[in-house]
Amino acid sequence: MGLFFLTVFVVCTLPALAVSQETASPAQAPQSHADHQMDTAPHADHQPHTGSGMDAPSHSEHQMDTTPHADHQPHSGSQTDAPSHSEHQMHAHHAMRLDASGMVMNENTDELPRGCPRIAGEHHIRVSAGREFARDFTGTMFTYDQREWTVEPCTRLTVSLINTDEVRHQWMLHGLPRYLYDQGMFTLEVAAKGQKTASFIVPPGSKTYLVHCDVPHHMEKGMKAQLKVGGGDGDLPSIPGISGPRLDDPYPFEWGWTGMGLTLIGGLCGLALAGRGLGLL
Ligand SMILES: [Cu+2]
Repeated sequence: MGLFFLTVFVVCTLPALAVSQETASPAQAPQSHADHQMDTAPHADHQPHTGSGMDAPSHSEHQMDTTPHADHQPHSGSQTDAPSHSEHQMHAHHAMRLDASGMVMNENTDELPRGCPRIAGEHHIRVSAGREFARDFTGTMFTYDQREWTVEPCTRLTVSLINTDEVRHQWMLHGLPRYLYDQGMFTLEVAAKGQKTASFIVPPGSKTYLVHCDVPHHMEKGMKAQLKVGGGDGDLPSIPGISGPRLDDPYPFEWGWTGMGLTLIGGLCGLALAGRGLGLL
């Protein structure tokens, strides 16, 4: 009986197992085959792809990208360095040399200001900028070691700015003719301890030119000077050691009841102490 049922079970289940194996194995076989092909194909594709130059050009493009970057930095630097670029647009009045150590703006060694028949002479000033020079002037924090210079009109003036601090300082002169000097300025800037030198040609006439450091608060804290061309036309205000402020700051004391009362009490205390000291009390 048991054998009968076992036979029936086997007879009934074998075809189903065969079918499921058939349905399973063809599916698995092609799949694994397909996978294998797929795996192979991508490998085959991938290798020629990476090797053939599809990536190689991109690599080389990447390298090409890097190279222009390397080129670009000096290029952009050279744009700011190169007066020629600015000269085309600004007629040589906007030359700027800029690097990590500082900046020179509007250097002009050979173009004569209007009214100057020739360069009248050469003058070289060496000016130091830093905190140490402010010690002699109450209320200042920065200044130059000299704060006034005098030159003849049409002089080619060479300025060497020596920064003795670790903070940025400038020697910025205002009031030059704008047809020759962009924004009417000539500027030297030294980013930290170090030195920069550049030249410009002063205009004709008698005029006092403002020189200062344009870093915020440095002029207000004492880094202010003047260049007198042709004797100048007076002193500028608030130049340490040279001129006082344009407006005095007298800080007037206003008496009030509190002030008068405290003064009276202080006076009486003083009298009492004096009397006791003299043996009168
Ligand atoms: Cu400064």
